[in-house]
Amino acid sequence: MSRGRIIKGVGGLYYIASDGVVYECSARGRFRKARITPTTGDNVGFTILDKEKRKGSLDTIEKRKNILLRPRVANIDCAVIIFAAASPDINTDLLDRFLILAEERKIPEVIICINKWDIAKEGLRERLERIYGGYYPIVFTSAEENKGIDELKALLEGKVSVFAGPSGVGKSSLINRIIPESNRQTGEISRKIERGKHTTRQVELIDAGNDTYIVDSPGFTSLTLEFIKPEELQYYFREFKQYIDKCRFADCAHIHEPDCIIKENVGKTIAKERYDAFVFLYNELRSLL
Ligand SMILES: Nc1nc2c(ncn2[C@@H]2O[C@H](COP(=O)(O)OP(=O)(O)O)[C@@H](O)[C@H]2O)c(=O)[nH]1
Ligand SMILES: [Mg+2]
Ligand SMILES: [Zn+2]
Repeated sequence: MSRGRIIKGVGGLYYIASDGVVYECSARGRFRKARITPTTGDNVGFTILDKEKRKGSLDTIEKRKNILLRPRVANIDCAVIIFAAASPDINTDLLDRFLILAEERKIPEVIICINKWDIAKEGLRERLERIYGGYYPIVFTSAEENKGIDELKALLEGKVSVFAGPSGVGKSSLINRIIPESNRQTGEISRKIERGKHTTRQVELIDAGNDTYIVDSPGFTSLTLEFIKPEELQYYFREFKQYIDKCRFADCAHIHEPDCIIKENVGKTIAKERYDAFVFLYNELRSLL
């Protein structure tokens, strides 16, 4: 049996990359019976049936280290959360939701990327670095002017990264800069296509060479976190980690309780904006119960 990675699935066929060759494989019936859906990003065992025609059959799927459901992709090493410096302006509520989702999905590395840096307003960099910079790497790029691309590329080396973020921030434009051969559609046309057939969109690992892959994703304009229990939300704020379980009350919600270590550190190691986001989202999750 050979080993490889699913880079794409189309109409019941799976494209498996193995040692630089891509094989078209059908899946065995047992996956369907066991209700296992082979997923882009899966590490798999497969049998080569025809070496010349590059055909095979998918036999086994290794245990996933994580899985994202939209886009559906497994074994992600890195989430790159992309916003634009302007047009559209950064929505920090949505940014915080993406960060929480990445933590909850156990994605080991998370990078914030602010694209369209060519049209950034003064003071934005300082503000973002104050709020997020202590806990997340932030890269500033311009796909338009080809700036910051090498820095971003270096952070992706050898990993499977998902590009997430709202529509129109330049995700596909950045991928085109990193992998010019990929020819991703950008701008209004791509948006019309996204809207038109979002149910059949295929998820694909785009090969950037050197064992580096990128997954583009359609834009999200909102993100509900209703699957998270209010009391679990604290674990998805990196800046809280060192303080959790150190408040006076073991079940401290970090909202109104006295002697709350987290509240004591707001404005110090925890940015006020992030604490306020926590309180807002905590209340939102409580209201959904
Ligand atoms: N000014 C500026 N415009 C950009 C930049 N990157 C992308 N754009 C434009 O923003 C629009 C949306 O880009 P696209 O890559 O389709 O965004 P996506 O929806 O996130 O994939 C397009 O019209 C791009 O030309 C940039 O760095 N600066
Ligand atoms: Mg796009
Ligand atoms: Zn507390």
